[in-house]
Amino acid sequence: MFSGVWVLLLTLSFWTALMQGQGSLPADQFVVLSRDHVDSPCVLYDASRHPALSLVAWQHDARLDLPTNQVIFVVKEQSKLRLPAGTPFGDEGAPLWILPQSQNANLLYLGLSVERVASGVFAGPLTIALKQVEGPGYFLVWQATGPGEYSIRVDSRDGVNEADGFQPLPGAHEHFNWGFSAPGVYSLTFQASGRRLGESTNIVSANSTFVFHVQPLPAPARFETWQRQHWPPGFNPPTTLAYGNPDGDDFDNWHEYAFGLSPTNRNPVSESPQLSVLNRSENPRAQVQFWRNTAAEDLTYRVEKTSRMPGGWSTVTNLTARSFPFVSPRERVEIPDLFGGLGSEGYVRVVIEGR
Ligand SMILES: [Ca+2]
Ligand SMILES: [Ca+2]
Repeated sequence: MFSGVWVLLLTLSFWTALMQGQGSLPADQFVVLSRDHVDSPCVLYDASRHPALSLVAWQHDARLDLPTNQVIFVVKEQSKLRLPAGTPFGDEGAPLWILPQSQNANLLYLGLSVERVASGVFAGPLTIALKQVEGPGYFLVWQATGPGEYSIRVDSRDGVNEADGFQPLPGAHEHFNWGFSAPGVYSLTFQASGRRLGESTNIVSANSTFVFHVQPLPAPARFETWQRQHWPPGFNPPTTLAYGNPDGDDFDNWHEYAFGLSPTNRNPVSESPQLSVLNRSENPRAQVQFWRNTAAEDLTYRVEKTSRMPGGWSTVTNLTARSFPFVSPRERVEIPDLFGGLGSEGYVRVVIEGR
């Protein structure tokens, strides 16, 4: 788990903050898709590559094959429905966000495609297995087969197992309803496999994790979710990593998250913990302020002080927090009168730890 320490140094005379298939996209670009026809998962087969099977999103209009680290799928809030009575998808009245099997021009229209796998290579159907679902709710894939009749292919309510997936023949192209039960970031991992003619074992693709943003996105409670709100998994290393700094400001991604900042806009250094001296001429007092991400459930924040380096750190307890609606979900933490009357020197540090 990552942790960080922001050290502030104070003396009477001065203080300072120490901080410290088509075509393909260039590696430093990704796309966010919220409408139109896209085939995903789309199975590709190339015997000269290892693994020979791969899964991509095929964006027809742009003639692009998008690997999982270059695409984010958006499920708009307008796809949210209330379930009628009598469906197998949840209680009557429960919300479900649905990307429909019949095209709606305002929503993403996802197809499952094995069209680009030639016949005569595999001994039978391929398998596209769901391997893992991470997200705030459950995930369903089904086709309506008649009035009140459904063919359910994926249902994560009972976990993910071999029943969750597809067995398409080479050349197949099908559309399904994709349902999500709650808003937030979902990471759906698929793997393709198949047995080639004349062979006795299957070949498999890599596990391929596609990210879906089911809107409206709540403030992320974990760093991993925060990463996937901003980029597809593994996009253009080290862009998404804790030490990445794609906007080139004074904050790596981990500190952008911890202070509730934006990793794609340069933040001024004044957004870092600030130490100031109040009433300098008569009864000088020290005050420290910093921003805390109130949505982050995986971080703890602690302020420590000492009168001499390098040891003797003690935890400061008289913290006050002020929230500001326009900068939610972060709040400004203040420690007024940090040292009372000042001695000759003092040191303060903000300790942020993962948990
Ligand atoms: Ca940054
Ligand atoms: Ca920034």
